Amino acid sequence: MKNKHLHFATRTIHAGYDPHQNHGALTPPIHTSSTFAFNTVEQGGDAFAGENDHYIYSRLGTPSQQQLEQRLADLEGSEAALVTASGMGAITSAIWSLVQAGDEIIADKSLYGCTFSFFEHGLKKFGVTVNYMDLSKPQFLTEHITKRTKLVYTESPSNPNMRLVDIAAVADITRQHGIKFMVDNTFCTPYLQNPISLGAHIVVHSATKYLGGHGDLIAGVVAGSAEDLLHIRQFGLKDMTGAVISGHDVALLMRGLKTLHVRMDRHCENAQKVAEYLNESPYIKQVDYPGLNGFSQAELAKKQMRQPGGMLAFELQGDRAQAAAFVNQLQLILCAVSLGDTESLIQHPASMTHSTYTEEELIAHLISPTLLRLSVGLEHIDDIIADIDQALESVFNGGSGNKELSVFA
Ligand code: 7XF
Repeated sequence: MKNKHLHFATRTIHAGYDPHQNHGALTPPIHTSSTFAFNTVEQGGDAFAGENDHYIYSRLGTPSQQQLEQRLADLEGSEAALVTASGMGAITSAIWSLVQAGDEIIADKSLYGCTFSFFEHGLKKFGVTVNYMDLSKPQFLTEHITKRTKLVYTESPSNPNMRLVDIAAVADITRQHGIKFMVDNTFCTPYLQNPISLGAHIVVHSATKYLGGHGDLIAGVVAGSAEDLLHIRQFGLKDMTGAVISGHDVALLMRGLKTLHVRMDRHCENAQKVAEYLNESPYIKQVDYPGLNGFSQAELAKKQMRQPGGMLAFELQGDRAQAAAFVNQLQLILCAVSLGDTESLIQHPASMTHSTYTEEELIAHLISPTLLRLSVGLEHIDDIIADIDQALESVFNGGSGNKELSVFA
């Protein structure tokens, strides 16, 4: 099926899977087989040599995995895609394939905690140096590039503080220098942003988040050129990480994707309202949300994101103890890591997702120790705001809170 003329909403439901090739089944079959039988030794040998497309062993792919990968490549606008057992499986499989001892990576200052930990405590042990810079100022990138630089890496928006990087500007510079540029597109999903169409070489995702959408799976995605993806699959995934997704998670992810556009529209709508509410509150010091007019990178957000997303970061007036008291007082919004689920989830990065950073590293990497991160869910907006309101009143005015907002009350 050629999909170029079809809208995103249609492709997220149909791309990569033809029911008529599968007994008319609308839902793709789940392939759980670990191995695939050959008719002859010669056929098996040719499969291993890459001279036919017979399935071999599920660490190298299955029919259902391939359908999902075609759908994801279609949505990201890439030649190829690879699904993995986790977002970290995607990031590590891709990066192990692209670098070797002596190479350098330039990464943006703010990164998800385990990505930072992989760079600091993983790659560095094997002789790969990671240098951090503020990639929101791409005009300074060139001066950080050396002849050893192999890769530039960023999230946009970044986890947890919602800083954006001008993807097209960084892509231009990396192309001039023959360096790969990898973007973690988890917060946006391909519905809101397509880094490859902006010039990036490789996109990674934690599919655990919005792509799956229901908090019931762990998975990751790598998207990029067919050549890069073949290398990442056959070397990074097959030999280095073995981070292979299970057939059951392929099916859950395929199901989640079918409603991605509908969920994202509502996540964005709800997040915009929550951000505006927080922005008006006397108890809030700062709100970082790309949809606010006062957002420091509002113009860039409009340039590269179709909508501002479902994630926001904010700081209360007050100290870390008050921030914790606020979270503890929430009734409906759950205190949990992860994001992009139907439930609204709030967490304190310095204690949780970014606890891999020391106190000094948090400051150096622009992550305030009092920052809270909210993944705005799909509950009714009035209930979400009422919950925030009662928790703020309780912390700042000694209110008794509103237990009626708890579904367990
Ligand atoms: O291996 P995972 O599927 O959990 O994905 C890793 C990952 C990669 N990139 C970004 C931007 C991520 O946010 C994540 C996972 N982040 C969760 C969070 O920030 O809440 C993990 C919970 S500790």
